[in-house]
Amino acid sequence: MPPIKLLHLSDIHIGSGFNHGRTNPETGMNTRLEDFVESLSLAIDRALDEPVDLVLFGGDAFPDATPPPYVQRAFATQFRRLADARIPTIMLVGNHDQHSQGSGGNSLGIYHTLAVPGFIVGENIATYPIDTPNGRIQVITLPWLNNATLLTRPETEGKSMGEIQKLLIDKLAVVLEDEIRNLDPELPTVLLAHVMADRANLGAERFLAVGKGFTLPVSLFIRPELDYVALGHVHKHQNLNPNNQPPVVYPGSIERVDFSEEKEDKGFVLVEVIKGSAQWQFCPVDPRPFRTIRVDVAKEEDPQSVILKAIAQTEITDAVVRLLYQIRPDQLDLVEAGPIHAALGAAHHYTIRPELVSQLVRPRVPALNANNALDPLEALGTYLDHQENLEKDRAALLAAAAQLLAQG
Ligand SMILES: [Mn+2]
Repeated sequence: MPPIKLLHLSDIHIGSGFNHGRTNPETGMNTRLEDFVESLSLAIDRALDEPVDLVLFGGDAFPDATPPPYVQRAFATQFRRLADARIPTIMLVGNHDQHSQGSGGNSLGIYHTLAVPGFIVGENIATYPIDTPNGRIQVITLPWLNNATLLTRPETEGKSMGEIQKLLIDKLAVVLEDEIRNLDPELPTVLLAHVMADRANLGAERFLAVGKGFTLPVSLFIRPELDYVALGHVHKHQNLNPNNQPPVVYPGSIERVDFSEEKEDKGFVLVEVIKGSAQWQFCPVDPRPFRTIRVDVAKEEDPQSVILKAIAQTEITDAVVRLLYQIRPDQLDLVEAGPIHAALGAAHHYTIRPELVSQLVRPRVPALNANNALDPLEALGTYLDHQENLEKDRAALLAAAAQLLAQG
């Protein structure tokens, strides 16, 4: 059998980060919407060019479940190209796609309702056999879990987050086992999951990690029955099971959603899967660069020129830039806004944030600071040297101190 080709992308979050863009006068659209469309269209182009047998979208289409219509249209226009090309596509529901913790439906459900040919919306834990030109493949979908997914109200009542998490992992293990047991053992198999996965084992401390939803141990997914594990949720591209079968891959987001992703590569993943193995490669897109210029001018005599030099040393053309500089309040008059704005002009978008640092409390006697290990009498002598009004008592005070120390 030839391998089955998959394109795996995730965390599109189209419609976010508008505060880093500006209105394109030609289109009336925010430039960041256009950037996200550009990156998404590169992934779809690749799916059509190959062509792949199946597209897996790992969830989180928009910043939230109720995007404005023009953002929905931008997203749908790209995915429509897959439907037109008859490329089967599974769209998994991520946490950002769920409305009211899932009780209000999800932003991808409309593709299910409209029965878009070849499209499956992964709203539940289920297994889908999919026929492709290169044979049949089966995909288990695991959408974002919340309290209501596998647990009933009485089961969770009065329980701590840690206890609920443990209960949920136990239930999930059973449900997943059930899906795996019902697989056709002859077919290549993929798990598509929107989860926060952790390499840690099922230690007790795991259940205490409260906060951004459930963290699942990656060991749940490292199974010989699975040939590739396609994840979504974490925006940094990574493989959680390197050098082993199956690859457990986060493709990451397709564009930089915010400055926390400044240093991350962005892209999607192409996979060739046969029963028992998967070859995959990360395909980078060319996301708009983000640059942080951080400079401390609190000790500088000419803060303006230091700031301008830091800007000149940074590649800012067409980048989203933030300039952060630390400065003392009494230096503020030394910084002129005009030239700094001019120097940042080549950036696509920039913000300037001065951080005021309070003046350090200077030791009143410079020779007396924590770094100088003086003996007590020497320290007192140094202190008295700087106290003019005590000059006449100097000898008496030193003598009294010497006596006290001798008694001690
Ligand atoms: Mn997510």
